[in-house]
Amino acid sequence: MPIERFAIIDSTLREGEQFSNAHFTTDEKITIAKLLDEFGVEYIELTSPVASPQSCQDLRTVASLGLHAKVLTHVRCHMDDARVAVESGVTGIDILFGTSSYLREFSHGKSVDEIIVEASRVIEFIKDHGKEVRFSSEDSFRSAEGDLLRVYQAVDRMGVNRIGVADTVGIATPRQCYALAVELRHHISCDIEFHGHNDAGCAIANSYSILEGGATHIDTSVLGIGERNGITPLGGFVARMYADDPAAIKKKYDLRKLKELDELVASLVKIEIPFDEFVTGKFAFHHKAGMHTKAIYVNPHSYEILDPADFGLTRTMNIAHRLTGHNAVGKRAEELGLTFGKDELRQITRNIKALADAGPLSMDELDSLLREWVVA
Ligand code: HCA
Ligand code: CU
Repeated sequence: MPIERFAIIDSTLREGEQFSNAHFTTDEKITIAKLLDEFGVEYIELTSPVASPQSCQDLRTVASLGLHAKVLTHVRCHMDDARVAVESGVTGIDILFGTSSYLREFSHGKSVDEIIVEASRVIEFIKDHGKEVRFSSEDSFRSAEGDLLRVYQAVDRMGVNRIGVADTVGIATPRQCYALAVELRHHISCDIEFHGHNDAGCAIANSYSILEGGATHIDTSVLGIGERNGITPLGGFVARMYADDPAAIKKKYDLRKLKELDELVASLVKIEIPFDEFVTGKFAFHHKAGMHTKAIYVNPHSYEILDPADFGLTRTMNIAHRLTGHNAVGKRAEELGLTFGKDELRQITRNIKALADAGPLSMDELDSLLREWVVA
């Protein structure tokens, strides 16, 4: 059953700033935020205003752009941070506290009861200032489930808009995510956000599974940039949701903006878009083997679950290699205005394959071969 209700919290300007090469200027942050807004993400999360003086100013600037998306900032669950955050012009504040035994032992050293007391002060303060508030427990999947539930239930009763499940170290599996969401849905009534790191390659699958279990909000970043190898990539997550229900996703987001977003962020953080990037990778809509190209010519759905046109992109075909087939070669001939009989086409294809055994041909070489065949 398709997942009907979910919202994207894009964190390119918060988690993404934690990516190794990221350092966005004010203008760059504005450009990214506006493009994300045009794409249609529901929320844009920015770095804490207490991170640095410029971060504070940039937050105010982006919050005052009048975007359609709600602007959030992300702070520690601490009154010092909350006081600055409520004055920054944002719609909502995402607060974070570590509940895992690692963080409780090696980081802040607080007990679960102390966490709840601290959270209640901060949550009440933020709510009194009329802001949305989300409480997230860092490293949720390495927290004792009893502790986690106790904290979430407490903050739910305090009236948070969302609780956040954070797979800080990328250890969770789709099944665990699904099960946790189902369990949480039994005990709490507010929305559930998921923030998933991609260390073990499960970020998109985890995001999807947790929605299936009843979560409502997913954190993404453009190209997935973030700490280490990052989090759920916006494009990949959207591709997953599109695969469920293309019409709904096309209505919700301007998918044609994805390429521009990926290219913009890639250039700002000085990386190439990876070859296997969802949707915008160079070969995401490239077809090669004879069986594939044959079917694609007849009906693209046979090997494409994403229609490139919906993303403003076009498919490419490579037929000038030894895995090619006579159907694809025939189609290319047709495009060139050449007609061959069936047997002739098979003969030409055999020739191409034999020639291409030495290495792939260029498209120009293939075209000349077809033209020369006519003349010969
Ligand atoms: C971090 C924090 C965080 C926070 C996620 C959240 C994480 O940088 O360690 O607020 O839900 O991955 O836990 O990004
Ligand atoms: Cu993170």
